[in-house]
Amino acid sequence: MKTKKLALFAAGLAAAAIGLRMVGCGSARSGRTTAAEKVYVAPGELDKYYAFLSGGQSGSVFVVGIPSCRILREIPIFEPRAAYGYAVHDGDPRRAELAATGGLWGDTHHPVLSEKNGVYDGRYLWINDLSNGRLGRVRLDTFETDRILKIPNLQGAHGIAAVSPDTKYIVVNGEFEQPTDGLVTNPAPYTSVVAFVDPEKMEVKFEVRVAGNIDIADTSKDGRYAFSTVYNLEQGKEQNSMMVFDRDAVAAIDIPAAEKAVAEGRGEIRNGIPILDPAEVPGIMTLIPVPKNPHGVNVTPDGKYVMASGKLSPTVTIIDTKTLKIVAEPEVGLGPLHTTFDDRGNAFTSLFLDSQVVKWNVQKAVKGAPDYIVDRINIHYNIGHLQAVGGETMHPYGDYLLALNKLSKDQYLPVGPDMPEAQELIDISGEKMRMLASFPTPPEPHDAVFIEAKILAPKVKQVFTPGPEAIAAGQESVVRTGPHEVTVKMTMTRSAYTPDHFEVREGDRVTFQLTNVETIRDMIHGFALPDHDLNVALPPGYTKTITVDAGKPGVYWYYCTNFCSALHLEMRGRMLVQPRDSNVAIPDWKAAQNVKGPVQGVPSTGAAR
Ligand code: K7E
Ligand code: CUA
Ligand code: CA
Repeated sequence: MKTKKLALFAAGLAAAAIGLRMVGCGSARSGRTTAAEKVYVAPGELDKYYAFLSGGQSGSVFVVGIPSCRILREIPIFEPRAAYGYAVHDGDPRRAELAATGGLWGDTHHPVLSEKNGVYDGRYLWINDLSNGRLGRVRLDTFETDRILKIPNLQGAHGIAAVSPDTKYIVVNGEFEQPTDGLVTNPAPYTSVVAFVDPEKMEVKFEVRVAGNIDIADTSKDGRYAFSTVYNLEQGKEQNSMMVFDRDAVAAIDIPAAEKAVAEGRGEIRNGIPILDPAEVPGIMTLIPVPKNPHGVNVTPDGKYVMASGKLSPTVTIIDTKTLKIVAEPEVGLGPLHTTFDDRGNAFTSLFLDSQVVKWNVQKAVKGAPDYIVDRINIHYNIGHLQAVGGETMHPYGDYLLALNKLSKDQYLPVGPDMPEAQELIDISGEKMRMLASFPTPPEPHDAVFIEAKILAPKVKQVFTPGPEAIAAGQESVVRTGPHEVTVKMTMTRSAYTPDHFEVREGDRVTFQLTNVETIRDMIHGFALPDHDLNVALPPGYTKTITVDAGKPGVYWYYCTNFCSALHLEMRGRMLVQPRDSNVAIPDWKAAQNVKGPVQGVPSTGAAR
C-alpha cells in the first residue's frame, strides 16, 4: 500500500517535472536570451562568479563557476584527500590538527567569506564542522585549508557568520545543548553557547550562554548584533518536547555589551574561555519571540531588518534591527527555511515543503500591503538553502539565485538508490524568476556563498611560495640520521625525481622531504610509493614531509600520479630495500654517494596538456 502510494507520488512528480520542462522549452525564446544562452560560457571564457558550496558530509567545499555551473575544484577541509595531497599522512600539520580535534571527517554546512568595509576582500573562507564542533579556515589565495579550530564548551557547531563590516569575529553556534556543568547527572535544563572567534588568530575570545539551543546565525551590518535562531526554547531533550511552544526565539547578542562584560571579568572561565550567562549579565542578549522552531536568520542588505524563517510556521518574521521589535510576519508558504535578497528590495525564501522559491517585496510586507508576493517558482525538489549572488552583502548583484535542493529523484540519470545532490540556477534579473539550469554534486551542499571573479581571481597565486622546509634543486640528499632512520630530501620537476634511486635497509624508518620545484602554475607532481600506503600530490612550490617504514626487502618504484609531460610515465625512481642481514655493500649513507646531481639528458618537454 505504502509502496503503491509512493510510486504514484513519484509518478506524479515525474509528470510534473516533464510538464515543467515542456513549459520551459516553450517559453525559452520569450525572454531576451534563452536559458541556455544565460548559462553558456564558451570554452576558454571564464565565469562571472565563484560559488563556494559547502560539501556537507563530504567535509569539504565545492568551488563552482557561475553561471556555467561547472565544478572547478573541491577543497578538502575536515577529510583527508589523497588526490589533493591533503592531510593524508602522518606529519601533515592539518592531519595532526584533525586527529587532535575530533577526527578525519566532518559535516560542513555554512561557508562565510572575510569582509573589509562591508565588502568581500577575498582573503579567507570559514566553514563549520557540525559533527565535531570545529571551525575550518581556507586561504583564498591558494584555496587551501590553513587552520582547524576545535571550539571548547560547544557541541554541534552549526550556524556561523562573519561579524560585519570588518570580520571582527566569526560567530559559531552550538546546536546541541549540553548540561551546563558538563555532568550527565545534572537534572537541570541543558544550554548551548555562541562562540566568538578571532578570525586571524583562530582562537575563541568569549562565549555567550543560551538557555535553549541555537541554530542559524547572521550579524547586523554595523557590528552591533549577532542574531541566532533558537528552535528549542523549550529546552526539550526529545523531539516532541522541542515543538511545544508556539513561539521560540531569535537571540540578539549585543556584541559591544558582551565585550564590555568580558573586559570586566564577568565571564565564568571554562577551558580557558570566558562564558557570559545573560541570566547573570543582563543586557547582553535579547530574546525576540518568533514562530515556530525557526530556522534561517538573514539580515537585509540595507541592514534594517533581520528575517527569521518560520520552518513549522508558514511565515517569515521581520524584525527591526535597531529596536529589535517585530514589524511584520508575512505568510509565504509551507516550510520556510532560508531567505536571501536582490538589489531591488525583494526577499526570496526557500519553502522546503512546497518545493518552491517565493519572491516577495519587503517594504510591501512591512506596510501590510496584500500584494507583497511577487512570484513563485517550483524547485526539484525540497529546497534547503538558497542564495542570491551577493545576497549576504550590502550590495547584492540581483542576477542569479542558487537553489540547493535536498532531493534530486528523477532529475538525473539513475545511479543507484543514492542519487546526486541537485542545485538549480535561477535568473532573478526580471520580475518573474526563470529556471536556467541544474547541476549535480557529490553529497551534500547546504549553503553557498559567492564572490565576483574580478575580485578574487587576481588574488589567486600561481605557485606556492616555497617555505623554509623546501628543498632547492641541487640540495637533494639521502642521509642516515640514525641506526634505523634515513632522510631522503628529494625534488621533483618535469619529469624526474632527484634522487631517482636510493637504498635503505629493512627495518628503517624512511622520511621523505619532497619539494615540487616547478615555478609555473598547474605543474603538479604526485609521489606514490607502491605497497607503502603513500600517495601525495604536490603543487608547484609545495613541500611535504612524510615518514614510512621501509617495508619488505625489494625494489619499489615511486612514480608520478599527475600527468605532467610526455615523459610523465617515465617519471619514476627506485627505493631499494636491502634485507636486514644483507652482505651486499651499502654505500656510505652520510656521504650520500648514491645521489646524482641534476638529471642529465632529459629534455624539458613542457606541459603535455
Ligand atoms: Cu538549513 Cu545546516 Cu543551513 Cu542545511 S542548515 S538546509
Ligand atoms: Cu610529474 Cu607526472
Ligand atoms: Ca520549539
